[in-house]
Amino acid sequence: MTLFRRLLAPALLLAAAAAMPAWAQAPATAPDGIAIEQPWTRAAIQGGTGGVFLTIRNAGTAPDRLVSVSSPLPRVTELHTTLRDGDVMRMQQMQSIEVPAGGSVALQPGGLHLMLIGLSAPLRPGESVPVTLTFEKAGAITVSVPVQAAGARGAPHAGH
Ligand SMILES: [Cu+2]
Repeated sequence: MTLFRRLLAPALLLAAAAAMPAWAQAPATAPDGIAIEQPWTRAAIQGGTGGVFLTIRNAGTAPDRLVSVSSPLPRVTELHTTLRDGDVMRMQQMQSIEVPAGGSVALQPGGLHLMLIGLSAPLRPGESVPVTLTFEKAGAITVSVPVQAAGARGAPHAGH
């Protein structure tokens, strides 16, 4: 019985490790990979839209790519960039956002941002909203995005 248990225990550990989803192992590689810094968004009404701003840092030696974003609150979440079209600033959807090796990409008002469209509840200052960013190599990273007052840190975000 003792011998059996000695053999069985490592086997069970191996089985447990194999059954763990990929995301459960993500922290092991995170120091070399992608980090999300200083996420924030602004107050918005129910049914409205909100821009999410943050910095993506890639400590790895290979480029990575933000390929999708999701959140339980909005109906749709998109990657956007902002383009100047004459005197008008226009937002355009992006399929992905490249993050260079050893570099970072800033998502900020007037530039790249994540767009929460069709909010099922208002974004209230002091609260936060979970947003999951999925990268080609680093996989899914969920951050808690604090809500700041409307008009915080920069020009108001243009609506759709
Ligand atoms: Cu937008």
